[in-house]
Amino acid sequence: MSYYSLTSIPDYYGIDALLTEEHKLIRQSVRDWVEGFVMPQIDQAAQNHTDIPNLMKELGQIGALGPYIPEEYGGSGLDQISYGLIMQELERGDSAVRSAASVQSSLVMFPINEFGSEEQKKKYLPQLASGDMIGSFGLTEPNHGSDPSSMETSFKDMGDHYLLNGAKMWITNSPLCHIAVVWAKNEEGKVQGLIVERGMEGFTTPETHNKWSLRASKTGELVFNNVKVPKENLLPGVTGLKGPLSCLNSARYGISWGVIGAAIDCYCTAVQYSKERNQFGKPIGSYQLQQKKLAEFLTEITKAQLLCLQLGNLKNEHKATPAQISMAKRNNVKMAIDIARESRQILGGMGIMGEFPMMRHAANLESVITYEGTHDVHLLITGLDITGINAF
Ligand code: TGC
Ligand code: FAD
Repeated sequence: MSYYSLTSIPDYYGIDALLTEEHKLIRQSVRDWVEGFVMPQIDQAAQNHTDIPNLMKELGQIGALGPYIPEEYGGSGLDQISYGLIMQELERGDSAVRSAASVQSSLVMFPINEFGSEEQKKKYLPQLASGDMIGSFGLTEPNHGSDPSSMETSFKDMGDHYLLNGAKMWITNSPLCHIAVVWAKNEEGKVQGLIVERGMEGFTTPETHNKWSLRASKTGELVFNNVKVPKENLLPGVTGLKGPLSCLNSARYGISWGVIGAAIDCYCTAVQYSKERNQFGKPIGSYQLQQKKLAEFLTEITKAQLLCLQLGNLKNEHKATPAQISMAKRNNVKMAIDIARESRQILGGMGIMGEFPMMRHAANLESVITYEGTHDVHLLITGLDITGINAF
């Protein structure tokens, strides 16, 4: 259970009035689930560097996997603001929980729904929506992170199947996944997506150990050593880097919302603590230096909420541009990591303890500010949008 009252979660600009009753119900149900399922075990999972047992099935049960995927394929057919609110609530619990849901929804279900054949949608989407099947997304490679167009993983047409070779690195849920959506170059050097299934000969998923960040999430590699991939596992609907980058648009949008949840968890904890902790005979919250921090946190959270809400409106109308999404991802992750770091100071020594969430969120957000495009890559995307000049 959270250390602060859930009624103290900020809505300083009355944004709730812009949400529908359905949005608020969805948010409340995910919030309740996070309180009951995630909060009691997240510190231990992170301290022990283990994933949360049964997480994906639980996420499936609350409708957090592919919420905007059509109902006929097992999704809930919800709008983009609902998706954002779900991500926000999950990341108030932990970035690892939001990561699990955003990879499954935006990086695995989204490409199958957008670019997959009817057979692929029927075969994979309902199981992914329920959490019975876990997916991963392979774009990054050992030698190519920010620059995925230089990827080396490739496949050859062998007549009755494709032969896949290469390796992906830093892959969320790779050690747990049943399938991986893998982006690789065909013989013409064009990027295409393949669905690789666990059990295919030559496909292995070694785990990456010793992370100091996202410790409640499994990360690993995807290694392909002459893997025979059936032809029906190629995603037929897209060729080129715009395939994986379209998935990133959806995931980055979800992250923009998600990190507001991490910031809220830190902010609410700091406000509560500042009222309870006395030094020099008065609550530390009575001192101007601490109030300055709290006032700036609330200002930044409110700005981030407004950014996301309007981005969600644009996304619902299919008008959000990749550059607008980059701006929100970059701004909001920086906002959240700054609040995690500064709010930890308000708790003094107690701020380093697992009983409070700041160190965990701050460490997690070091990954979030790096994955799905680094802080600097998103700045360069904005710079390109302003000037028309590519500075990569
Ligand atoms: P560039 O030449 O600009 O573009 C190549 C083609 O792609 C199109 N495009 C996009 N399409 C859709 N959405 C976008 N956001 C797009 N950006 C570009 C573009 O129009 C072009 O299409 P076409 O038809 O003309 O071929 O590409 P570039 O090689 O210069 O690279 C651009 C750059 C650097 C912005 C991009 O590659 C990039 O975003 N790099 C960052 C890599 C990244 O974000 N990787 C994320 C890996 S997945 C991950 O981190 C998951 S974490 C999961 C978790 O646990 O939550
Ligand atoms: P690099 O690209 O080597 O960048 C190193 C530094 O150089 C960065 O600061 C970067 O901003 C800077 N830089 C790079 N290019 C330029 C430039 N042109 N100008 C100025 N500066 C530049 N990937 C997946 O495909 N699937 C996943 O599920 C996934 N999950 C992840 C989970 C975790 C926990 C982490 C940490 C990463 C994950 N990633 C995943 C990979 C992630 O997307 C990459 O780490 C990220 O894109 C950066 O790539 P890189 O680490 O190779 O850094």
